[in-house]
Amino acid sequence: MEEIQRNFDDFNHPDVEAIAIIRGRVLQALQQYLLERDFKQLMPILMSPITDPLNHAVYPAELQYETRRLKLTASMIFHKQLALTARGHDKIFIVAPNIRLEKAEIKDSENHLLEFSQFDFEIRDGNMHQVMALIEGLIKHTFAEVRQHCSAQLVHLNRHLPHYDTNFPIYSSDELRAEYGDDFEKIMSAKAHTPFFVTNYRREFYDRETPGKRGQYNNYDLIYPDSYGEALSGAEREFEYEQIIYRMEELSMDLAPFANYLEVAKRGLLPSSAGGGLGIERLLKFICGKRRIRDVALFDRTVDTNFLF
Ligand code: ASN
Repeated sequence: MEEIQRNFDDFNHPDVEAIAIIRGRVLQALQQYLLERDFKQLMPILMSPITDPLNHAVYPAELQYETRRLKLTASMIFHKQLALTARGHDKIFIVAPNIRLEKAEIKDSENHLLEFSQFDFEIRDGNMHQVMALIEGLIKHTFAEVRQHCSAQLVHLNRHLPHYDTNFPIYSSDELRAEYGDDFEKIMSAKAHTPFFVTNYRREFYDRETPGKRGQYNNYDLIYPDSYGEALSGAEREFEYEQIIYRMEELSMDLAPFANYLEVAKRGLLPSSAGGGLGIERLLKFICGKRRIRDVALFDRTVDTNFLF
C-alpha cells in the first residue's frame, strides 16, 4: 500500500507537468523535421515471427497465437528494411514501442527501460554520412524548438539546454578504444561538451560491414555529453544475400526463423539503406536534465520495477 501512495506522490511531483509539456514538443519537433523532408510515417508493429536479435542477451519476449510463436518487437529494424520496398516509401520513420526484457545485471542502469519508445527512421540508398548529418540537424532542431516553446518549463527544471554551434565530432571506436580502453563511451561522454558520433562497432549482422574491409563497419552511435551516455544507434545495412548469410553465420545465429527475410534478400529485393533509432526517453532525460530515466516516464518500466500498474 505504501508503494501505491508513493506512486501517486510521484504523479504529483512538481516536475511532472513540465516534463509532459516538453515531451509533447519533442515528439512534435522530431516528426515535423522528417515530415518536412518528405519522410512517410508508419505505425509500429508489435508482434512478428522475427525481431531484432540485439547485440546483448535479453530474456525472450514472445507470445503464442494459435499455432504461431510471435516475438514482441525489440526494434523495427527488419520492418523498416521491408517497408522501404513499398511504393513511395523511400524515406520512412516510426515512433515505436520496443520491448527488451533486460537481464538483472543492468538493474542499476539509469538509461534502460524494459519497454521504451524509439524514434526509428530509414532511408533507401542512404549512406552513413548523409544520415549522421540528418541526425545532427534533427537534434539541433528539436533543441531549438524546446528552447523556443518550453522556456518556462526549462526554467522550472533548472535546465540550461546547451546550444551547439559547431558540428558534432565523429570518432572511430578503434581510436577511442586505443586511447581510453573498453570503457571509452562512458569516459568520452563524461569529458564531452557536445553530442558526438562514434563509428565502426562490431555488433548485429544487419549493420553493414565496410565493403572490402573485413571487421570494419559502417555504423554509428550518437552519444550525449556530460555523462548522459548513448542517444542513438544506426548504420548502413547489409542487403546482399551472401553477405547476410556470412554475417549471421559469423555470429552463430539460427537462420531458420529468418527464412522469409532471407528469401527476400535472395531475390535481391532487400534495398540498400541506412538509418537509425533515437531513444525518446533518453532524449527527454537529456533535455530535461534528469539523471534517472525513471524520472521522465510516468509508469515505471525500469529493470527492477515491480510493475505496480
Ligand atoms: N533502431 C536501430 C537502428 O536503426 C537498431 C536498434 O534499435 N537496435 O539501427
